[in-house]
Amino acid sequence: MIFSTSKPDFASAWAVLRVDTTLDRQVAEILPETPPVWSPEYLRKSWDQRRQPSVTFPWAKSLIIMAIPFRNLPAVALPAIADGSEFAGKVSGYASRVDYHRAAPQMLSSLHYGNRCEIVVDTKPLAEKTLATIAGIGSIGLNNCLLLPGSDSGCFIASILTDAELPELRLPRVDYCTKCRQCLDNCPNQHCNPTECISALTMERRGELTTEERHLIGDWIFGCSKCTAACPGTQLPTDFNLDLEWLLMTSSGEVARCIRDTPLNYAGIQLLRRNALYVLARRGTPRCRNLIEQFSKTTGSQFLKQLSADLYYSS
Ligand code: B12
Ligand code: SF4
Ligand code: SF4
Repeated sequence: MIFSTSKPDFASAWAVLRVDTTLDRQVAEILPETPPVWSPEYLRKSWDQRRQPSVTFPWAKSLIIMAIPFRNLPAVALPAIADGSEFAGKVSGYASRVDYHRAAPQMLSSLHYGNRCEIVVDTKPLAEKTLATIAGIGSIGLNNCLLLPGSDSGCFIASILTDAELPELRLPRVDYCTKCRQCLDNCPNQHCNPTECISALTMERRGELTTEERHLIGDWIFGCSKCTAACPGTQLPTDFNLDLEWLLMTSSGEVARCIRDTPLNYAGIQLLRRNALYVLARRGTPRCRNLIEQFSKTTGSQFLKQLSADLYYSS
């Protein structure tokens, strides 16, 4: 067995937890018994599993948990367009990097801690933020995110579950949130409420959005970084604008090829195009309406064809 006690260079913080009933108790003290009302299906289904890591992963003895800055991920070139352009669709800056769900397993694959090791980046039922606070890596800010020392919330969380009995390494639990409330003030929906979060609406909510939800997403077609960027110590990759003419008029195969390695891939082309149509319809200029009409003639998706026709006549 290879066992290294040093933090890998790409991580900004790390800790080691024993996976046992003590940890289960600590997680269950923080996570409520039932999932929050806004929870999507996948969270509801796995809620009990998230509250009991030692039951969910009976083979695991230790959990190495780390925070990795988004800015440490490799950049990906995407067809961007200038701010203020009629065809600009706003994208959260972390989507200009390789998708962390894909990149982290590669980054962590050189680290071995036992016969059995599983790398988790939101890919298994683990309450990642809760475990990170228990380990003392950071604290939860008013923006609901994990904050590292210096009020830095520009990171994602990655873990390794292992059957090796490693010595526990917890850091002192400190509150890194300054309570400056910049996150709440900068949130386009004003209160960092997950039900109205642009990130959830643009990436997870399928089907049509309500009129109010379309208004809430504004210019965003993927994610949102306002509340994380607001933290005084955060350095995130810069938000950018995807060219909506490219997104709507390029073949699906070519778009799929371009977004394949980025977080845009888990929203998928259909959702990105749906969001693009809402952004264009809200702008409602002749060029935007013309693009909606052109798209409605070329798309092979019945859902998007109907939506673009509806939006063309109502915008
Ligand atoms: C569902 C989900 C979402 C939902 C809901 C977010 C939310 N508020 O929980 C939506 C789609 C909105 C979302 C958006 C984003 N997400 Co998200 N998401 C998740 C997911 C899959 C589950 C989170 C969950 O279970 N929430 C339910 C709540 C009840 O539980 P919890 O989050 O574990 O933590 C709460 C408790 O633990 C408690 N808590 C923790 N410690 C303590 C201590 C004390 C003393 C107390 C009182 C409470 C307390 O407070 C927390 C907040 O309520 C996690 C991955 C995972 N497996 O955990 C990623 C995750 C939370 N998301 C992540 C990211 C990066 C984002 C975005 C920044 C992406 C973007 N740029 O658009 C935004 C940020 C929006 C925001 N302000 O939260 C990262 C967070 C990194 C970080 N620094 O915190 C995670 C951890 C994925 C990862 N592996 O890195 N996300
Ligand atoms: S991601 Fe955007 S919409 Fe969601 S809580 Fe943060 S600032 Fe608000
Ligand atoms: S912006 Fe201020 S209040 Fe909000 S989480 Fe960051 S440090 Fe806390």
